[in-house]
Order: sequence, then structure tokens, then C-alpha cells
Amino acid sequence: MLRFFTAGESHGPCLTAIVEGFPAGITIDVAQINQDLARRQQGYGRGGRMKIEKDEVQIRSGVRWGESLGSPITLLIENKDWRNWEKRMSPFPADRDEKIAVTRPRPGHADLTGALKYHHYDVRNILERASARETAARVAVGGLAKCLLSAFAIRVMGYVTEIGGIVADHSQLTIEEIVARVESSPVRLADLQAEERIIALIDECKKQGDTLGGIVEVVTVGLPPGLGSFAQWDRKLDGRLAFALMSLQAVKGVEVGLGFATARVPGSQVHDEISFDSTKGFLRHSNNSGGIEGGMSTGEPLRVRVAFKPLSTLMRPLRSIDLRTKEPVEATIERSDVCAIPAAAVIAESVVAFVIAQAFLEKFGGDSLTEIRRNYEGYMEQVRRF
Ligand code: EPS
Repeated sequence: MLRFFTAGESHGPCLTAIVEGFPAGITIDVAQINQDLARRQQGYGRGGRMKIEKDEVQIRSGVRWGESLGSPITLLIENKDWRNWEKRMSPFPADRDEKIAVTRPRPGHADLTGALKYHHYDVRNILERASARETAARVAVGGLAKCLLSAFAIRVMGYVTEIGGIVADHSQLTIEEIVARVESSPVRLADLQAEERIIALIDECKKQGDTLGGIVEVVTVGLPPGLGSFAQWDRKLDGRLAFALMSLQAVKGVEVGLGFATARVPGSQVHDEISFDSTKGFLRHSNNSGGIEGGMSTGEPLRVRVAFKPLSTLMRPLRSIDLRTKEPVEATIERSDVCAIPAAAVIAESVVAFVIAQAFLEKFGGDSLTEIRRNYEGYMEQVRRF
């Protein structure tokens, strides 16, 4: 069973992830993982923190001479900003300073509910771990997953489809064309007109002290049919993707394929008709299912969309209540981003990569790449001969 945990506060010394159940013999491309970490740091609308950080993964266990050993893999990413927070984030009681307590919870953040739940009067004790800084660790974990997937020619690609209600027109482009273009877009989409309007909107929002959300799409190609299962609720691939994506900070919605739109049209316009070709095998006339039927991958491109709400730290703050005095106040202002949706596309991509790798190992499981490859090739032959 492939699984991981992350640990680390936003302004603590580092983020750590431990990945367990990762098979042996997989080539670990550290440069590629760092490339994903760099992609996550980009995007128009980020705040000052990204000028401080230069995220790079350190591999502390489980890899030798560029290959996974089959033992737990420890990934570590330093927080360069920690140098500025050593006393404020110190583990030592001598450094306690009640004067710096954050007591004005931000609506929309984990602040208030976290304070009530964990009985903290200093919201910093909540926000440090609730922070989306944690997603750097998830991108590194997703990078490991991609090392496994790429050995089987499976590719996972994330990009933005809308920000602040401005929708990119990708209708005339193939996935490959979209993906080639978004890497040079400051808002990670492939529609220059939408890009220009979004940049202007982010500038305007910044002036207003406000924030913007958006929607990202993740497409996975090269999947075999049959990852996940209809046989039990917690084995369904779409359910597991939704869980993992929903667990990302600020996510409020996940759709697969046509998603919510399927509820508004008759079945004849939804379901993907089946055909057969003697060389290619079973084919579909469309892919409205988003590559998942009955909780299993169909083998068509897997397509999920994820909606992120606007960040909850507003420079023009909303109304709140001081936790100590119970007086009406304005919510606290922390340094933050105006819009992090371009980064969110990379993060969602990494999360999908991990869930797919998990389902892939369940199907073809084994302790080494050699064993997995044997299982994979045997199954693919069985599907071809069906
Ligand atoms: C975040 C607030 C900002 C973001 C941070 C997420 O951090 P800071 O308070 O240090 O300015 O920059 O995101 C990251 C650090 C990151 O690596 O993405 C928040 O409150 O969630």
C-alpha cells in the first residue's frame, strides 16, 4: 500500500514527507521533482514569500544511486524564511512571547474553528500548519509518483481553465498544445486574451486588497483500463481522486469529466458510445465520463477539474471578533498571495499523480519495478486479446 504523511509548519525549519510502500528499482529523477517544485512557485499574483523561498527537495532515505530501495523515502524541503521566524516558531519555552499572539481569526481560514477545536488562543498555532505551504511537500511526493508512472508512459498534466470568472477558451486545442503553451504563461493557461484579462483582474484585485479563486484541470494520459474498482466504495478511483483533491487547502469542488453538467442533459448526451477496432481494441466516440466508469479508469484520458475559493487573507480585511476580548475587529492581515491558482494547477497535478500511482500499484503491485512490469505487461496482453 503506497501512502504518505507530511509534517511541517509554514514558517518552521522545513517540510518533511515520508512515503511508504514505494517499490524498488524506480529511477528517481530529482531534477524533475525540483522542476515541479519550481513550477509550483510560479504564477502571477503570488506574494512576497515566493521571493524568499527556492524550493528544492532533499532525499534523506530510501534512495541509493538514483534508484528507490523499497524502504520508506523521506523527502525534505527547507523553509528559507525560517531564519526570520526562529524565535517566533521556536520549540523552546524560554522563547514564549504572548505579545505576538494572532487573535483576530480570518473568515474562510482554519483560524477560528481550529482555535476552538485545539483550544488555542493564538491563531498562529493553527494557521502555520493549515497553510498551503504544505503543498510543497505534496508536490514532491507527486514527483516521486510521476517517476513510477513515467516508467509506464503515464503522464499527468495540470493547467488553469479559469480565474476570477474569466474562462480560457481551450476548445480548439489538443491537450498536448495546451500543455506546451501553459508553461510560458504567467497564469498557466493557453488563451492569450484570457491571460491578459486575468492579469488585469489580479492587478485590480490587489489594489482593492482582495483575492481571487479559480478552476484548474488535470488530464492523465496513458492509463490502462481497470485502475480502481466498482466492488467497494473506498476503492472507486473517482472517489479517491475527489478525496485527495478536496483535501487541498481552499478546494470547494471537484468534477470528473462533464461533471455537474451531466445532471442537466439526458443520458443520450452523456454516455460515451462504444466501438471496436481489430487493431486498437475497444474505443469510445466521446469521453464525457472523464475516463472513469464504475469507479475504474476506462483507458481514455482521465479528466478532473478542481475549484479553489479565493484565499482568505484579505489586505482589506473582513469583520471578525478578537478571541480574547470578544470585541468586533477586522481580521488579521498576514502576508499572502492575491491569487495562487497557477500554482494550484501544479499541486492538483501532483495529487492526481499520487492517487493514480497508488491505484496502479494496487492493480499491478509488487516490490520491484521488474515484478510490476511483468504484471502490467501480462494484464495488457490479456486486455489486447479480450
Ligand atoms: C499562505 C500564505 C503565504 C503564502 C503561502 C501560503 O505565506 P506567508 O504567510 O509566509 O507569506 O506564500 O504559500 C507558501 C509559502 C507556498 O510555498 O506556497 C497561507 O496562508 O496559506
